[in-house]
Amino acid sequence: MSCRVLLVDDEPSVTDALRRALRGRIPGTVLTATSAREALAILAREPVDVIVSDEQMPEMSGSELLSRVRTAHPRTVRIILTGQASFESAIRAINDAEIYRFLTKPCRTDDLIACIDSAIRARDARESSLAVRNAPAPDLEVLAAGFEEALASLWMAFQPIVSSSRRQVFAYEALMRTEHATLGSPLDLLDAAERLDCLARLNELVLARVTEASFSAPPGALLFVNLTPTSLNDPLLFCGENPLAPIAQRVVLELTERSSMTQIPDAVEKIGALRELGFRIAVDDLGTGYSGLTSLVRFQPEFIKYDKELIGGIQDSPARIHLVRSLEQLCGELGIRTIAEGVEQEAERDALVGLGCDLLQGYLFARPAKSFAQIWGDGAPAASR
Ligand code: G
Ligand code: MN
Repeated sequence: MSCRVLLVDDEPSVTDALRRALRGRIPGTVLTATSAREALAILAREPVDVIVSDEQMPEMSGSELLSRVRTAHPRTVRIILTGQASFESAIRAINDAEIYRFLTKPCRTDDLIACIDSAIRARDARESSLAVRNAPAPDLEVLAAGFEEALASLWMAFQPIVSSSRRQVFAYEALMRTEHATLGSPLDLLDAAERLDCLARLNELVLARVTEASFSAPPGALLFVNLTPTSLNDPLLFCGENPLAPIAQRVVLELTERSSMTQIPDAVEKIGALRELGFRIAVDDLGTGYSGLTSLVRFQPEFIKYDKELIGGIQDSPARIHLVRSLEQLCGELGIRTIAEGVEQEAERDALVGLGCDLLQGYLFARPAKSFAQIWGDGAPAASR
């Protein structure tokens, strides 16, 4: 670290003593000024990393000087070193000058050096985090290259959905995964696909991978496959070329309203067309605010999935227990089967089973994995019966 420090005090003996004390102890240059005016002249001339100013000076106080420095030279870290300061000047130093530290005289040289050092580090850390946050979005060419790499490493994970009463796997949810550094999360990959206008390619790959994997899935288990609503605009879904079409009878398409269904004016008709091909429909993420109750009426799904947020710690939440009990009753009357996602604890499982929710999914049973997890290892999956 090489730095430029400016010491300001109307007593030349103070600045001289400090300069001698700092000499050789901090890497860089120590400058001095005996008035605010002189300090501002130096700052106008050359960059300064840290300014350490006395408070009580004729002409202009230290806190006023540092307020001006803050406005004109915001990168210069500001420290007050004062024998005494009024409450008023302390307030001004903090609020207007946004000083880094208030040091009192006499100050040990070691303390002053440590303070200068940490001030510069704090500034650099803040600036680098701002730089990351304000970095321009990667341009489309870079994004496209990353997208291709991510597609090349795409694989499907499968997580079981179990029937608690039968102690058997009922189905598996297929979840896309990639090893890519920046497009590793499915939401980022979908976002990139939409920005690059490549959603159809991503869909085709996912559907093909699920179909391939289905041949090694336990025979009776259903396969749940996530679809973003905008995928409903992809003609591939509705034709015989849809890789999933040959196994449509065992596929449940999960729809979430995470990206808005309002972009699909004819969603109801499209879902009807998918049913004609043999697919069943699940409304995903119910209880998050993304998937509302109207989707139950509009899409008349065969399944709904309670979102993790609704399930986590449900046993301790009377309101959520009440909500799930009501939804169980409503779905029972509408002939919709319910699935609870994100079951991590036995207490959550027990509460859900007590409320009548039989189909469960979550880390308690198995994490998503490359292979089809067998939970109880006891023969045919429940869905085949
Ligand atoms: O929105 P959707 O239902 O598709 O979300 C499924 C995601 O939830 C997957 O990424 C999966 O890894 C994750 N998941 C599955 N089971 C659990 C769980 O028990 N706890 C948590 N926190 N996440 C889970
Ligand atoms: Mn899902």
